[in-house]
Amino acid sequence: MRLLSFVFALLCLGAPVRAESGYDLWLRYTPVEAQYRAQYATTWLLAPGDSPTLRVAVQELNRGLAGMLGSAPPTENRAAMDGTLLVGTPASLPALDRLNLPLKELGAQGYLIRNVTYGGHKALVIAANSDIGVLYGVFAYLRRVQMRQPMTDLVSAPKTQLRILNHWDNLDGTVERGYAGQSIFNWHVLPGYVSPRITDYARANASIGINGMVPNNVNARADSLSPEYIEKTKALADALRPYGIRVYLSVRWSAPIEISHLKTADPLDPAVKAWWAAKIAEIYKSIPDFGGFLVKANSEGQPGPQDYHRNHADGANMIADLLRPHGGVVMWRAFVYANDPKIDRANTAVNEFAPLDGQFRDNVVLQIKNGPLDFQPREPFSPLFATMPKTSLMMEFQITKEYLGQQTHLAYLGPLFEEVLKSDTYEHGPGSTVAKIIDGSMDHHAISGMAGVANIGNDADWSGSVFNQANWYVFGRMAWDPEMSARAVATEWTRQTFTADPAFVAPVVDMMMSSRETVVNYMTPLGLELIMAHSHHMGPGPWDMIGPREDWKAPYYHRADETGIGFDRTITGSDNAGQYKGAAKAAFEDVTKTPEEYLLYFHHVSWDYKTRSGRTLWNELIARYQRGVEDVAGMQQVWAAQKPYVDVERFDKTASFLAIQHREAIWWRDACLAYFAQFSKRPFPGGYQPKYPLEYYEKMPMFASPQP
Ligand code: BDP
Repeated sequence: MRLLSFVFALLCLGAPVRAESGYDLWLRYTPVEAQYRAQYATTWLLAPGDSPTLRVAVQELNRGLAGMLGSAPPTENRAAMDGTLLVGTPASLPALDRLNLPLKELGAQGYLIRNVTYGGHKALVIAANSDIGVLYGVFAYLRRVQMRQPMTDLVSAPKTQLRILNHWDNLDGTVERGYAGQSIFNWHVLPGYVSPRITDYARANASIGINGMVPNNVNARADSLSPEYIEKTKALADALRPYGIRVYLSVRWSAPIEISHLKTADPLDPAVKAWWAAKIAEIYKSIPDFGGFLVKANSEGQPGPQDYHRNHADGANMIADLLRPHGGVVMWRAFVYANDPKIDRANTAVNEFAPLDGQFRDNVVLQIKNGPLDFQPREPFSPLFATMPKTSLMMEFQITKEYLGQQTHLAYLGPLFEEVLKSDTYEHGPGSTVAKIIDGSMDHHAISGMAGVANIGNDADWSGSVFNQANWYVFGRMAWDPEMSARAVATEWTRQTFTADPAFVAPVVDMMMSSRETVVNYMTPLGLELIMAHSHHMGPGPWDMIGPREDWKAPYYHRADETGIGFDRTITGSDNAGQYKGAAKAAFEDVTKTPEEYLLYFHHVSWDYKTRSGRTLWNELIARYQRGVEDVAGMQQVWAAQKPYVDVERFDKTASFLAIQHREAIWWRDACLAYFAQFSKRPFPGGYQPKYPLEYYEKMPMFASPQP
């Protein structure tokens, strides 16, 4: 025993010395330093009940406390002492009855942590109305110990119902827009073998409140609905169930044709309906708590009800009616755009969906990307959020950084999520924020929720880099509470992922908080959009004309010519500003009121247009690109100073990635400015020049970047 304590004391003394691959994510449970320990002292644990969820809650508690305090708390009754930890629900732990806890306000999934007197002694309670609430409470407790925070009273309940990861994982193991290796779902060995990694995946998700997942790509294959794959999915669902995570499936609209050779997939055809009814019954037989379907229909070549002259509501309602008796929902994606260059892509979703408001069943929820275009470094919020009061609406964020530097660039997405969620839609006057619409409180929607396109793969560190893990983390925390601050979440994450030492936390959180703006500056400043290289979206491609459709070409978006740059989306242009409401509409319509971050998104302005800094548009564009590059250099400096606090593995990988990011930020700046200069025909101020001629950048092969 003494030897153990000695070893533990040694562990506590050391700076971050242990090797870390990043596999443990934010659940590292490292030994608590001596000065913080007393406040977590636990003399015994009273946590009866043996449901699968309560069992994993106690397991996690033991694992966490063993790691952080040196031993798991004993469970034999030592009631006559201070330091009891009581964990459970009124059903599992009747003793809670006597404590007069405000359990009602917790709802079905919330929890409380409370300091109480039990048997005349000081005790701490983690309680909830349901087993899953207890698990969330245990994770909240462990989070605070990891953060070295005092265990004051706390009440928390999720503001949304569906908190779901969308994996764009293909059945062959590849991941669409995945930058962290292959898929963690090994369909080949399922259902015979479920890797322990799946349990760790479930733990990580439950720790941040995620309660659903879709394991297959929205560009779905019909095979996912075959009997063989339903059995594989069942094995996954069984492993995730104790952690409160329900499984949903992406479905391909034409599955009845592809699997069973039906002649049509028309949603109003009785044979089609019968096919889905049987398929849904088959799924629920294997997976009784199956969540429902995610559908990408009539979008980017995917089949859908419009192929049969039916609308989105016809399609969604048909399967919703069949899912209802089983308790399932339909998440119908609103990511559609017409193949018609005369219609602004940003207008299409409102054009197609707003007329259907009020026609969807109450177990259908529209899943809307945060912006009208496509997960850009910055877009205004989608006007669809303000347009469909009678339809449940959920957010779709992209956690994987398809358009923000993919694996390597450090971009903490908390500020992006927060900016969108705080945006005022003016749906019912000021204060109608996107957060209030998707949490259902504004329009009393039947379903509320948030989906995130996952950045998870089988890389050792799950997300391709340690800082990419923060984006998974912040998604979960903001899905739980869409009004949470990005800075507060960054602070939580940093303290758990690295150290609670303020000398480390303060500069690193500042670096994270400005990192997304930095990416905006060196990629798409002032409201530029979709000027990434064709198809792979890594690196600059403002010249890109590849692709069969006008709205897949970069010049469609930036519209640079000799008169100026930007997309006129006002009443004189595509009238996209007209899809907004109230002060948002007024601001976007009027160039003098439009926030400069969205200037070129809503307006075509001349190269000599005077920006708020007093610079001409051309000079402002250059200044922003420059700033982006300089700020990456600043991040490199901040990180270099953190070496004493971080293990070698994670320090070195981050430093190398920042160096890549710096080199690629220069590439972005120089390639874009070399390209736009041919239209602006203005000189580069202050001696700056892109290093190479435009043709050099245009010919850059995939996965290469210019020599610095
Ligand atoms: C785009 C991606 C594409 C997805 C599509 C979608 O480039 O891979 O299939 O969105 O959301 O961002 O369906």
